[in-house]
Amino acid sequence: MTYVLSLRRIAALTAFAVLLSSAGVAAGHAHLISSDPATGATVAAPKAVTLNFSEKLEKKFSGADLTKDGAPLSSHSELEPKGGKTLVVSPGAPLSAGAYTVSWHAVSVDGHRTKGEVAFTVR
Ligand SMILES: [Cu+2]
Repeated sequence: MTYVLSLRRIAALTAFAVLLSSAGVAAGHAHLISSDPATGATVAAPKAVTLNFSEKLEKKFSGADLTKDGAPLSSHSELEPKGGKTLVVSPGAPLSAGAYTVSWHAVSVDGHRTKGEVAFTVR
């Protein structure tokens, strides 16, 4: 009896795990796939920072802030209309040498929120 119950419990847990993982796939959170500059990169001053996501983003709720050595800089972030998966962060002024961080937040079209940072250095 105990044996049967534990088998049923295992079956139920397995079914639950499958349900969770398939829901995860279907939900499709917007993860950062790549960026330009890439995190950790040392580059010549870029005109903009491009963030490429795994899913389409909600324009209203997705954006990014730029800081240099921890101090906020004026910048403008815009979702590329084509595809809707790329966020372009344009600094308000040309970037001088230093350490920069882009703090991004994204809401995918399924309504789930993700956030992260890309840090790079301008030589
Ligand atoms: Cu999701």
